[in-house]
Amino acid sequence: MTNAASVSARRDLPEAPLLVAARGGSPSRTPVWFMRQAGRSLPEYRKVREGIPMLRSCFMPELVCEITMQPVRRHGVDAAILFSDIVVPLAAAGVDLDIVPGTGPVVANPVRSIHDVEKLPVLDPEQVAPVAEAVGLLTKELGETPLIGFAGAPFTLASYLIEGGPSRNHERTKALMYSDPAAWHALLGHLADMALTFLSVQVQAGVDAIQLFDSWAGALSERDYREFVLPHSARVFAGLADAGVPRIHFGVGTGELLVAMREAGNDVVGVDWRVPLDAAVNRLTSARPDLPKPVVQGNLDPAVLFSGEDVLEREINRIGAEGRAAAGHIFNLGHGVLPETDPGKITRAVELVHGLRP
Ligand code: 1CP
Repeated sequence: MTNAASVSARRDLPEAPLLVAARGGSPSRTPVWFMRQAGRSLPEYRKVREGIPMLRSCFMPELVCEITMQPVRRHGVDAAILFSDIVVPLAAAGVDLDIVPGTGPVVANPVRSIHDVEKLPVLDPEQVAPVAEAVGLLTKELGETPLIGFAGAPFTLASYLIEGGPSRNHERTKALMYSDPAAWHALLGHLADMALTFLSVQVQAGVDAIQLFDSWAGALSERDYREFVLPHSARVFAGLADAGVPRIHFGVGTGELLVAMREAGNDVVGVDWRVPLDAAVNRLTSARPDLPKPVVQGNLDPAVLFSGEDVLEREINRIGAEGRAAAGHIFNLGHGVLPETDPGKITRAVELVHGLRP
C-alpha cells in the first residue's frame, strides 16, 4: 500500500483551479470548497450513514468514497475533502475513544501525565490502510477534481486527549502545558509523528493537497503558540515539504496567530471570518516582508448561508474582492458547514463564487 511505486498514484492535474491558486498562479476560476462539506447537511449522507457509527464508517473504503463524492456531485465544488475525522489515526492506533453523535470525540482515558503520554500507541501505517484504499478509489472516481487529505494538528488533538472530549476553555490542556512542559512537549511530539504518518499515507495513496486542522489553536496567545505548539506543527509541515502537494493550515479565531501559523511552513493560510482577507494579507506581508506574498483560503461566515440571497451575493463579492490582495485565493467558509445549513444555499454559493472574476 505505502510502497514507493504507489507514490506515482497521484494524478497530474495541471489545470485544476485549486492547485493553480495554491501555487500562486492564475486559475481559470476562483476555486471553492467548504470545510465539512461531506456529511452533516446532506440528506444523501444521512441515508448512507444510517445505522453505521461514525468511526466505523471512516474505515469502510466504499462508504468513505461515496460520502466524499456526494458534495462534489451535488454542488460542483473544486475539491473533495476525504471523509474521515481528526481522531481516526488515534482510534486506528488503539486509543480507546468514540465519536458520540451530537457531541464529538470522547476519550475513555484522558491523558493527564507523562505516564499517560508514554502509554500512547504509535500509529502503524497499516492501521489506516482502509483510508489509503478509500483515497485510491476516489482518485479513480474524481476525474479532474483534486482530493484534499487532512489531519488534526498536535494542539487540537492534544485538547481532545487531555480534556477527554470537546472543550470550550481548554483549561486542563493549558494546565498541563504550563505546569508540565516536558510531558506537554512529549505529547505534542507524539501527535506530530502521528499526524505526519497519517498524512504521508494519504499522500502516497494519491491525495492532491493536505490540510492540517488546528481548529482550537485560537485559544492560545501568540507567545504560547510559538513556545508550545509551533515547533510541533512545523515538524509536520517540514515532513511533507518534498511531498509535492500544497499544504493548507487552518484554525478558528487565529487572527492574532496568522503570522506564527504561516511560519509553521505551510503554503496556504486559512483565515476565519473575523479578519478580512486583505487585512490578513497585510498582517502577513508587513510582519514578514522577506517571504513571498501569501496564498489564502477563506472566509465566508458559515452563518451567512442562513441569510437571504442578497446577503450571500454581497458577502461573496466582498470576499472575492478582498482575496485579490493575496497571491492566490481559495474560496471557503471561515469554519465548517453548520449542520442545519440548507444544501441549496451551498450550491448557490458555489455558483456565485464561480461567477467572480478570477
Ligand atoms: O455522526 C456524525 O455524523 C458525526 C459528525 C461528524 C462528521 C460528519 C464528526 C464528529 N466528524 C465528521 C467528519 C469530519 N471531521 C470531516 C469530514 C470531511 C468534511 O470536511 O466534509 C472533517 C474534515 C473533520 C475534521 C474535524 N473533526 C475537526 C476539524 C475541523 C473543524 O470543524 O474544526 C474537528 C475539530 C473534529 C472533531 C469532531 N468530530 C466530530 C465533531 C462533532 C467534532 C467537533 C467536536 C467539538 O466541537 O469539539
